[in-house]
Amino acid sequence: MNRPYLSIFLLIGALFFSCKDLIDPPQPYGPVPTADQLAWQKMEYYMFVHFGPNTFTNVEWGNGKEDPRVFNPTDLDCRQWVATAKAAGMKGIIITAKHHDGFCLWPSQYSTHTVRESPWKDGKGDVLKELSQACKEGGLKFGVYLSPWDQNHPTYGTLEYNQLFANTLTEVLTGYGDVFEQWFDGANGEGADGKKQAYDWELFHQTVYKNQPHAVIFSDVGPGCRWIGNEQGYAGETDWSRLNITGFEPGLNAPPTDVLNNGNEQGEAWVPGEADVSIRPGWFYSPSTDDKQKTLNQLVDIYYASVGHNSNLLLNVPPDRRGHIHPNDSIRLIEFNRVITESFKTNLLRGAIVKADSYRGNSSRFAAERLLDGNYDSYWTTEDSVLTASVELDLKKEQTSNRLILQEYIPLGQRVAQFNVEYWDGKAGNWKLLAEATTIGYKRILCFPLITAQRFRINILRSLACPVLNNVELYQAPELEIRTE
Ligand code: FUL
Repeated sequence: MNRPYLSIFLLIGALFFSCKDLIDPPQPYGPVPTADQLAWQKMEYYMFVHFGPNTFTNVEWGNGKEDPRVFNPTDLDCRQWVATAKAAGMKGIIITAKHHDGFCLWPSQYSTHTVRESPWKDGKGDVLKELSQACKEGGLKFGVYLSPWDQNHPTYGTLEYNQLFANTLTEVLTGYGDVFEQWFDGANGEGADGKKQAYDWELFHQTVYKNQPHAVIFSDVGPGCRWIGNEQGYAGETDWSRLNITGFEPGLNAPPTDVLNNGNEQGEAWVPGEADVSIRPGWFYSPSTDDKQKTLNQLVDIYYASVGHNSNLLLNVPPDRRGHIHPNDSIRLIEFNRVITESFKTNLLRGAIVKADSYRGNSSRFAAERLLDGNYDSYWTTEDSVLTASVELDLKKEQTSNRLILQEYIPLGQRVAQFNVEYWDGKAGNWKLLAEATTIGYKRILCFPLITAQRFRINILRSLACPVLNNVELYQAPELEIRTE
């Protein structure tokens, strides 16, 4: 080729390749997570700790009249809680800094019902200080539960109380380092003199954001994340991370339970679910529940119904009267973590061949290979007009499996409303249905009976905008008696 022709040829080639790279990614669909909500969602699973006077009195709800001297752990060891949480695979701990009895686990200047009034460490102790330090040392995130309902404080039920509660929040949120989640209980009962309080949620939220701008605020309606509508740890089979929040409030004015469980397909705000549940029958410790832990199967089932259904799992483990996590609880947690770790040890899709029936602009940036590259920020997607599509996976040889993980790239919103998975039946010479489900979201784990097959097909059957998926994994988990899709 002579020189002028060669230059023109190279120029056309360069233009062609640069045009290919110019193919735009899809626009976000609907509301999307903030960077803090995304980091929170990636935590997936963390510990709830209910601790306070109720730990010593065998009640779930103290009435604020209990003698603060009942609070007296004989050997409080927050490092043991952190070590247990880590051994359980958890990424953080949220503690009941103040429950409905109003008792403060730190020496609050705004209350006379606190650790300071207890005999523990001669009134010089501070549980929040010990736990926040232990979390920091152990690399776990620290979060706080504060109940606006306060049956002890004399100002509860008066105009003064909202500001008092905001001051109490400020004290906690400025005294113990970073707080990843602020947990607001919507319960709104009567105070010491029988009066109820109209909560100033606007003030409470502003107080959190002013002092902990990165905290995710939990309540029945977010704004950071939402209660999943039950205390059994079960997110809906359909779980949208979007929610309509206008006109709703935590507590009595919350959206209906099924909406909390499923989210709203066209919800106005990004408010992903968090499923809270206790390892024991109650939230607080009682010797009567020392042998009443959830079974291993129940915990694994809860994991698939929460993390596996696009929701985070907040598992409560109540420390005992020494201030230790009881061995029966920690043994169960470690067994549970062993099963989960074992279940997701070897991804059978490593090295698989993957093809999509369509991908955006025929650009390798959006091709099906992006599903297997292990990079969170790369994804397979289609043209805007393509709302149904299939991805075929070839393992190169027959393998036995029973779990499939799918993830949507939620920084661009949640889109998929219905999909199914098929496997190729070589003997019959056709595709057979393996599992079907509705939403995917940040993470969907499909559980199905053991199947030996070489080829699988994921069919996106309904999507609100072009599908955007960034990950798929296939495993053989130990067989337990859990529900399958
Ligand atoms: C509820 C409370 O009333 C329970 O005592 C517990 O703290 C649970 C997590 O939230 O609303």
